[in-house]
Amino acid sequence: VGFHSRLRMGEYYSYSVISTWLQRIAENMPDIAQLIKVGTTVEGREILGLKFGKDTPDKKVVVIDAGIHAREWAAIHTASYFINLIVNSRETDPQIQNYLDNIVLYIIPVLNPDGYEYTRTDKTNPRARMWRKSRSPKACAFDGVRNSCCMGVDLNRNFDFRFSEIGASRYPCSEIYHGPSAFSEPESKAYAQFLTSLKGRLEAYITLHSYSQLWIYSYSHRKFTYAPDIEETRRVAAKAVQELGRMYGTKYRHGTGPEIIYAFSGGSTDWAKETLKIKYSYTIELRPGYEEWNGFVLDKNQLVPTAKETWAGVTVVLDEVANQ
Ligand code: ING
Ligand code: ZN
Repeated sequence: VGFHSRLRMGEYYSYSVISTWLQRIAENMPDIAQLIKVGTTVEGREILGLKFGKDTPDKKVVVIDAGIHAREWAAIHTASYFINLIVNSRETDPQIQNYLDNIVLYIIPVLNPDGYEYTRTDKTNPRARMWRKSRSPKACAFDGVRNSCCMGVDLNRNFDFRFSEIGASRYPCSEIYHGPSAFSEPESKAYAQFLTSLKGRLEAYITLHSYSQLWIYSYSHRKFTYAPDIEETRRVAAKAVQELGRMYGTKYRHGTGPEIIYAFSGGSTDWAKETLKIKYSYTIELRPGYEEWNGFVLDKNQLVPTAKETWAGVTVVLDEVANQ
């Protein structure tokens, strides 16, 4: 087991270290993990992930991602922790063996590596740490005063679900700029194609964000507008936040976007729910709680507990899929 095939948890790593780590896992454990390439970013990085479990056409698929928003480092750590847990506990943990035997699980820990790498330049550019969007080239728009030009698109506003309707901006300098058109960005476009390729077998899709301690389901563009299977969706979400809280007492709320945080459109989970007809489609906002002022910078000593409790919640969804 060579350099970079193990990562010590509770730390933040560069995208190149994470990429090498994923490659090593796939090389060393071809029986349980395969490297997948979702696509290429604006700056030319490969969006990598791992596929766990032997693929047979009858198996249900679950996809977990993180890091669509650059500054949400705790989410990237949590997805990495999941990978680490599967790799290291595959021979000792019967629950993980059950997943490897009965489902196909994809984990993509950094959907927006360009943005993530940019946030890591905060030593020389302190403002960079709070970057949220991708790093697509500058676009310009007249904002009422002047023609303003800025880089980046909010990839979680660029999906083709009620594009640009609400909770998104048409101004490139906004943090929630939705881009010129739905799927205008290579990252969101490639990811949508990847998810579409799993259509019919994709039973659960979970995207990790931070922060506010929320378990969010569809739809998020308008209050009291629910997706099919809302009762089942809600039941599993309630059980997940209960299991999550059992570990350290962390309090989560669950609901649709407008019920518990704000309305927005163009996000990945609503698009996936609507277009791919998946049963479970959840956005999870990790620690800390929404009352925290700058929760994107999570203390390193909270990283492992955050990941552990999130796994406890996520296993509720995985168990539903694996044991049905
Ligand atoms: N929040 C999400 C966002 O894209 C979200 C998640 C999901 C908001 C559903 C509203 C409804 O804005 C963060 N923190 O990125
Ligand atoms: Zn986010």
